Amino acid sequence: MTDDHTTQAISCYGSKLAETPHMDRLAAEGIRFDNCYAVNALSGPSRACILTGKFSHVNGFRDNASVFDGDQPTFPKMLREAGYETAIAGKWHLISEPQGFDFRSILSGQHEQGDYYDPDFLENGIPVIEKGYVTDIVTDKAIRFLEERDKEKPFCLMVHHKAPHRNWMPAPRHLGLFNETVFPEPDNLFDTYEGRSSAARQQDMNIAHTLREDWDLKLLTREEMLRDTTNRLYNVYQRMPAPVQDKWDSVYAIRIREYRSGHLSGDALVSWKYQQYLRDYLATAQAVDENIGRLLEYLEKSGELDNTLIVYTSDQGFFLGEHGWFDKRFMYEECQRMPLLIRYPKAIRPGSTSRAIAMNVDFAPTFLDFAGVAIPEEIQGRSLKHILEQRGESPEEWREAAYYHYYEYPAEHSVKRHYGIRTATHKLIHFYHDIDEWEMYDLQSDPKEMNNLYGKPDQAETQAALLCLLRQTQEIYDVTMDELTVDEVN
Ligand code: SGN
Ligand code: CA
Repeated sequence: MTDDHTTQAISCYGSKLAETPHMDRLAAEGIRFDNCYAVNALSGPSRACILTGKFSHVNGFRDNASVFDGDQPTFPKMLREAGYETAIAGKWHLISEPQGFDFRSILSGQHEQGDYYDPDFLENGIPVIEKGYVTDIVTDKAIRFLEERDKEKPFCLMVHHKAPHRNWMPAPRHLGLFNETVFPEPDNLFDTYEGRSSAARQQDMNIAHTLREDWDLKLLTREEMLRDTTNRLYNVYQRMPAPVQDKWDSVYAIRIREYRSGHLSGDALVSWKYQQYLRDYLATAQAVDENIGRLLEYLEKSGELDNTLIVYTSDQGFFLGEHGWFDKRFMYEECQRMPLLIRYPKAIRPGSTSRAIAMNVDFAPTFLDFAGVAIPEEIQGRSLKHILEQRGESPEEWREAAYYHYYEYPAEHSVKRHYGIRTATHKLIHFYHDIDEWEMYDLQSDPKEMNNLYGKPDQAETQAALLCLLRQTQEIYDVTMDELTVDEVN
């Protein structure tokens, strides 16, 4: 799993921006899900949903300020009880101690997000600082676990990369990788949010104003970065070895020069920032793809490749300039959708694709199902095993909609609280906390979600049907109406 890696940046999902050969291999030799959704598109919440198979209001981890109740049942605990050796390497982000793992080496520092260079880990509870680049190190740890594991037992290993999370610091070998590349702009980079709710207008996650010159765009010289020891950039920069700092300086010098030339303003400046953002984001993601290659190679060499259910996903998607944004949180396609690629030739026909509506709460029951462990009644997600075995076809009585609920407001990026459903063809969203506004989209005619149909007289029938399905869905998942009011969440 990665942090913030989005389908627009994965070539088997049709990306126009990047080549990801090792992820593509998983799809070509396995299955690609086109409609897998995060039920709360934020790191901690998504991870808690994945571990428990339950929605945020049931597992209790609603936003990144929550603390995970580690005493509750999780799929690694259940697999361990069934005889699996369990491990996690990389990002955890749930604040409380991980439970249910025989081996755990998790990123610490920077509020549990970890660092890109020479990152701190808590390894089985003991602090260690590793030398090198985080994506390589997380993979080293994963491979070490595979080498040293008890070969008599089946295993479950969670490899959780920090990359490509903000502030997008590429591996030394990838610094400047895309300096010459000009990426195509999304059509709605200059979206004016006409007809949309005030939530879309009032966010603070736009390329034009929110990206920070220092932290995100790397527009400080070495001298400027080192001037203030309390600056976050000082901290991350001084973690790099001297030769990497030299490379960093020479790569970003070009950018700083351009920026300070005084030629950039207005829309041209936004376009320029978009290019710099994508260069760093995609260069950071490059190391993930390479390291997936390393892990697959190890499994192949050790004879376990075809014997292992291999899953690639990200905690949520991300905006790469669509609507003028970076970050996630909104129930719009770019970030609600998660990449989901699964390889397991014993059950999956190579090159399968699925349009079945899946959610991250389905992962836990799927893993338990494949391991032959009974799926507890309380789990809210459903096993995808049958879909994998049927070349992506969902069973007849499959769900009609994915449910969504985002809570982290007021907070960084100012995305208002909202909930809603996404069906095969439509989306209905209610922003409910300090405002009471709705959005509705026809995803077939308007996949980029630009045309809010809510309240349009000719849409009354569709709207009523969606509203009815929304309330039914909430009933199925035990959402109480006070869950949706200001008082309860405060
Ligand atoms: C950090 C980032 C945010 C990001 C959150 C949550 N700011 O706070 O941009 O939305 O993480 O991300 S930064 O200044 O620290 O880069 S999450 O993926 O962990 O949920
Ligand atoms: Ca994330």
